[in-house]
Amino acid sequence: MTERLLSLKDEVKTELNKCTAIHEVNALKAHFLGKKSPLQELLAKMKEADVEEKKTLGKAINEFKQFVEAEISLKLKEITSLEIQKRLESERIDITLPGKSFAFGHQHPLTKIIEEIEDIFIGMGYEIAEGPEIETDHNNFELLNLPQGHPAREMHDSFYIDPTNLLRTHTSPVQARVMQTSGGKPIKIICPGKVYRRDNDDATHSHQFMQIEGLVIDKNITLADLKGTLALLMRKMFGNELEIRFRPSFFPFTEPSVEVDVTCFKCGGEGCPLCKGTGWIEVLGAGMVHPNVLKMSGYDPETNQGFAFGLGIERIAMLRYGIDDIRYFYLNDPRFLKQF
Ligand code: FA5
Repeated sequence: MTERLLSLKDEVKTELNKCTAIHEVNALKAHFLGKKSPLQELLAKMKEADVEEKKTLGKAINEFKQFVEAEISLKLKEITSLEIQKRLESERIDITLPGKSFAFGHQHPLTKIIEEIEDIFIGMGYEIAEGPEIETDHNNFELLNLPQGHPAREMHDSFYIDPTNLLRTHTSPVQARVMQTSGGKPIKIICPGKVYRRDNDDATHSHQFMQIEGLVIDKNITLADLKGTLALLMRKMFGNELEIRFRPSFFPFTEPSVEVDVTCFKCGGEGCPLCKGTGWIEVLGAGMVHPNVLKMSGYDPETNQGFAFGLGIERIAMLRYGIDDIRYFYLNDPRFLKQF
């Protein structure tokens, strides 16, 4: 009997050594300790043994059982730890690999220019005002000294929505709106926004473009203040590389009126198709607020003066970045936009 148990122990060890998976170990456990195991034969033999033999046999069988269970639990531990190791190996993360790069969006070049100009004016104590893109004829023209039938209305070929409303042709109606509600108090604002005109699209004209309006109203404001302000803006935007010039002009809402030109970046002032041979690109219109405009909005022109200007953002961006066609800003071509 003892010999049989010893040989069974060897068998258990040999068979367990062959196991590589948990289910194989469990099958082996059933084989050595289950209902049809060699152990059952030994137990059957116990019935025939006398009392003394039964004691020794019982002890040996128990010992065998404990042996099998201990060996099996050791093997299970071994297999489990091997499996964990295998899984860790297969799920290993190589932290030295380079990361995936993400494509980030960024601001449109026109937004960049607007924010840059806003910063310059905020630095000079200006506030930002906004108005609607669908405007009344009254704000867009009448309050700016352009009554019905005024020939200068033709300067702005307009998109009318109905007889009294249109897509604003410039940002100047925002100055009219602010003056109407400011109760005759001093004003220092800039108003950025989109404007619309029935202009034919070409390299320097678009039917939809952006302007920034500026308006200052107070006591003792002179043309020198306007000139100084615009010269400072141009120097901040273009440094000393490009020349600027003030040219007498006409706007019904300012008197006197000027236009500001900057040297054409493409030909350096020599004259080319972009600047239509003039050597200059016009970037803004400006002037001293007309006494009629002041009066219509409740300001006494005897004691109040003001200056106003309206600049074309696309033109500034073209000069700044050396872009020779305004249409690039509106094509949304990533090859163009990626460069900013
Ligand atoms: C005006 O729109 C006036 N409201 C400006 C003004 C404001 C004058 C306050 C006096 C006082 P003008 O039509 O010149 O002016 O346009 C101003 C600027 O807008 C131009 O200098 C130019 O830079 C830009 N601009 C005009 N038309 C177009 C267009 N079709 N496409 C792109 N930019 C344009």
